[in-house]
Amino acid sequence: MSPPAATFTLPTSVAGNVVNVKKDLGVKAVIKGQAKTLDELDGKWDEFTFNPIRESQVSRAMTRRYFSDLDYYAESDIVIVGAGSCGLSTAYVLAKKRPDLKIAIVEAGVAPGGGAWLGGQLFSAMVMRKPADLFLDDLGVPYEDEGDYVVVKHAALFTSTLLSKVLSFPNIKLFNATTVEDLITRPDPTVSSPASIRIAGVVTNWTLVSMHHDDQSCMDPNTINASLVISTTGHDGPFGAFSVKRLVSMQQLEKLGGMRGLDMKTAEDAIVKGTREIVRGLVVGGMELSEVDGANRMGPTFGAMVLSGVKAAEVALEVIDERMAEDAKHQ
Ligand code: 48N
Repeated sequence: MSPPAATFTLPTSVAGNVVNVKKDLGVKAVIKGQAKTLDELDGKWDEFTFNPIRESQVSRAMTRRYFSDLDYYAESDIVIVGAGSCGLSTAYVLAKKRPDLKIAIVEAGVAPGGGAWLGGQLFSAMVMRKPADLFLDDLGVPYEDEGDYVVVKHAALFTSTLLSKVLSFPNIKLFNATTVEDLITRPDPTVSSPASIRIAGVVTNWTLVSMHHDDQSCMDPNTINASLVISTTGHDGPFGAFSVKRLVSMQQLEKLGGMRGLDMKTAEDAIVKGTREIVRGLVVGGMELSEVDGANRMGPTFGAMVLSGVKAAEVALEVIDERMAEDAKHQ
């Protein structure tokens, strides 16, 4: 039996209004008789109808694009692990400054944004100490100026604005609901010791799969090669501080410093100043860094997250061309 043809006769009530045939879909699309602006829809709900669709068209619209992206970003210039406030800030600065770079963001959660959808203790307002207001100005997020710090009326206003700007860049692809569950390594070409490695990409799997390796065997991962990985996986959550914990288990770091108690005054400067390339090919920023350096936590102020992102982008731009050259030489 041949599969159903992807064309069908339109219901007689609308067939007469066919004014435009979308040949590429093989389906007659009804356009006439529908409003051209939202206001024109008012009061016309009786004759209203959506244009026709077939389920396979929706399936193909999604799968064609997703698998084309997977193919294209299988070789990325930079992978950012974690789409929290630091990772997204890094992506925003990088994509603006280097539209030529191919940037993949891998985020374990279905919803990107990490801990930046709310302020502290699920309250709405988000506090950022100056000069982080400069980032908000660049982004176009309004805030109340309180002198030494500013307050965004709802953290979601900051995160949704940043997310929408990041997702609109043509050289960025967000793979959410996807976990980095290992790192791709190569021998470090600048060190004679075979024990020293360079990071050359990430190993990924669907997050729901990553969470069931203990009760399902042999669910092998996928990979993304990259000349530079920027890890901003935060300090908590099921996958928090992933990359630095993996560096310890690969004997590239002796041990983690472990995040210290809350001290707003010292924590934020330490995170921004400490943002750096921890091992060749891996830059770490945001609260993941507190786990490496034993830095204090700052609690519900987010200025260090955005400025650590700005600094992580600057560090990445300083080394990316050299790392790409290394990559080309040591495939
Ligand atoms: O928001 P987070 O957790 O991390 P940062 O560093 O962007 O921002 C931290 C900030 O929200 C605070 O913790 C504030 C300032 N509080 C400080 C304090 O004292 O408590 O975002 C990390 C993102 C999350 O969305 C995770 O889902 C994701 O990283 N993630 C991963 N994504 C992919 N693969 C992984 N292995 C992974 N691990 C975490």
